[in-house]
Amino acid sequence: MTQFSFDLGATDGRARSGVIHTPRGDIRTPAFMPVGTAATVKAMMPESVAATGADIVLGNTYHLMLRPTAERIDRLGGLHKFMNWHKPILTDSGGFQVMSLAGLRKLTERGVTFKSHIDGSRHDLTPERSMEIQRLLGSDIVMCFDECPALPASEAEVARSMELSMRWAARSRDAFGDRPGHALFGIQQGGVTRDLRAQSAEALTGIGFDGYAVGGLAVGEGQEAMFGVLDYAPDMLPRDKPRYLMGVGKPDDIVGAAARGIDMMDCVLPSRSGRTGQAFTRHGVVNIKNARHQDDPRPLDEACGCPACSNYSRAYLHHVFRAKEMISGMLLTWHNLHYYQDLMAGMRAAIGAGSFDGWQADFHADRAAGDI
Ligand code: PRF
Ligand code: ZN
Repeated sequence: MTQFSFDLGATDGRARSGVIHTPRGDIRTPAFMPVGTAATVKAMMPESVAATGADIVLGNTYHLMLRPTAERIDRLGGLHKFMNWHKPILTDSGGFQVMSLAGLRKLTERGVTFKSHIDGSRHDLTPERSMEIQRLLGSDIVMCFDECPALPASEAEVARSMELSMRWAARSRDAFGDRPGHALFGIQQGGVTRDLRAQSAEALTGIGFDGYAVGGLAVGEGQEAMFGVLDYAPDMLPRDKPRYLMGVGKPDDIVGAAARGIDMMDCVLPSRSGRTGQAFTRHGVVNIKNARHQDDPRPLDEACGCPACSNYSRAYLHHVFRAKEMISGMLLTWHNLHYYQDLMAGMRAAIGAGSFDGWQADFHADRAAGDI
């Protein structure tokens, strides 16, 4: 059986391209992971998600433990079979979602207790329970249980939180055990403080993980501050392991993160925006609900090969959005995910060819050209 491994292929400046090998297939990096929170990438069939070029999707411990429960998914043969996605799945560990979604929360050294945002029922999440849930789901890449403070926060608060997350990382490692073919990723915290980021990286590398995430960013600090941290944080993590920036981001965030040595990213933006009428294109964001599209026979983006752009006009996409037809969310989500995957493929090719600087200049010039 193929075990979990990472081949760093080419580097260009700080940017890297490579391949993560898993028993469920390869993940080409830099990789974008569409979010499939509730065992579905909303509005997309799994084969369509694969057709956009995605090698891996993300699932959520928090949502799935509440509904339909990890035990039920296990009894039904695991998450891959349940959702009919047979390529790799990465699952987030739950703490971040508890903090952003659950009602009434209580944080202790042991873990977190909270009320479900669905029915108000009480639940418990600890590093040990999070590892158990992610095992029952059959996740290929399991994330450590951590706490992510919202920014701005005091340095003392960020330090306290980071230290707790590092103790939870050690407990996650112990509870995960040895599971050939499955990977456990540590999550660096420490806010925007370089010294705390360094302490966190040292704690994690001391424990030892199959990959390392940069957590605690894109939580209100803004792009400039995020890039400031990404100018040093990835280099604190092992060069020979994948580096994953959690919950990022807009197309220019993704490009800037890859340029700074990030290998994996995920974000709800392409799928969520697809359902609210926003389309990402080379020239920027198109708001399909805008009346100026109602007589426009052109596709969203002439250069895009997705089904929405190959077969439909802006006028049609505008009409079905206004009429609240389900195909609106389907077509725009497909287009957005295709756009993101094209972006990743473009970066991988440019990094491989040693022309990433020029590629980035073109990316920014296209967006400045306007006319959308
Ligand atoms: N930790 C976890 N999940 C996350 C984050 C984090 O810090 C973020 C921060 N952007 C998104 N998702 N476990
Ligand atoms: Zn398209």
